[in-house]
Amino acid sequence: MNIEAYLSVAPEIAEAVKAGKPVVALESTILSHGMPYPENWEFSHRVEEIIRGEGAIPATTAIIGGKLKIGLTSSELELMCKDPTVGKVSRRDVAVYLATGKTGATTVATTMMLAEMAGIKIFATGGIGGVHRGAETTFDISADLQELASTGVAVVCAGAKSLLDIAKTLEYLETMGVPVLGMNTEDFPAFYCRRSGHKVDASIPDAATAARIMKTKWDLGLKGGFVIANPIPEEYELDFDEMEAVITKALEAAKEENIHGKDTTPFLLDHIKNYTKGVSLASNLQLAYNNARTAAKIAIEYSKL
Ligand code: PSU
Ligand code: MN
Repeated sequence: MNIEAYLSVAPEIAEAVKAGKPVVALESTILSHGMPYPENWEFSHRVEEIIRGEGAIPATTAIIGGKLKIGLTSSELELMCKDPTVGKVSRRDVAVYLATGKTGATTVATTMMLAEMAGIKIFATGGIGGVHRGAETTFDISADLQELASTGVAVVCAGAKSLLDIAKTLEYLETMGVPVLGMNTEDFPAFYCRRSGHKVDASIPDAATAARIMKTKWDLGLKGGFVIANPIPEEYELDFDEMEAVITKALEAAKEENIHGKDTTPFLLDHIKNYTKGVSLASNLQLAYNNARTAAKIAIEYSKL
């Protein structure tokens, strides 16, 4: 193995990791394929400010110029937000993008990989990928789930969008031994909505408890990560039935246009955004900020253990 040849960690982050200070990883697919410009650009800066405001250090990840980047400069953030040729990189794409020098945005799966390589234990995002509706015929299961099973990083998210089959996603996580913790909730959140109707494994009251559970799992040498499900703040929650109608319409459009594989999730997200005229984007931004805040708090508690 020769990870060092590819890894490019910003000095501030490398020092923080070495000193055991709190660091929170962030993905770039949410920027390149999850939000429009310039809202994504504003978000990329604001989310880092929020993490700093809590007392932790942000580490946005990407693949640029043959390097696994941990911590992006302002112009690198702009590249991820603006350049339409930036690809979506999951586990299987990493070596291709590195060896050919292509610019790639990291998904939940690849952000977990890069975070682990850099020694970062906590990662904040919007929603995780999962088992798609109709997976029994399409086999479409996000590589994010397999990564959660094998890579030791806790992912703070607002659950999963109900464009996925949430029941099957939770079953998969159970099979793979991935703890699903609910932040002050018994109910697994459905991204725009605080409740999906499906239960989490354990409801936890605060960041300190999350940190203790993480330390315990990894002290035991158990491999894999965590889903830490953090419901969207009430004031930004959208109506479940209205979102269900929008999602159904997006799924029909994907079927009609014969969308498959890695294009499916970005296609659905884009259609949901267009159908809801930006209301969903405002909620998306707020839930991601909320997750960044919670992740920073957990990183701080974890650094004290
Ligand atoms: N779900 C969202 N927003 C996102 C994604 C998922 O609500 O931006 C992105 C994340 O980067 C996630 C990826 O890791 O899509 C999952 O894609 P796929 O289903 O192709 O594995
Ligand atoms: Mn897929």
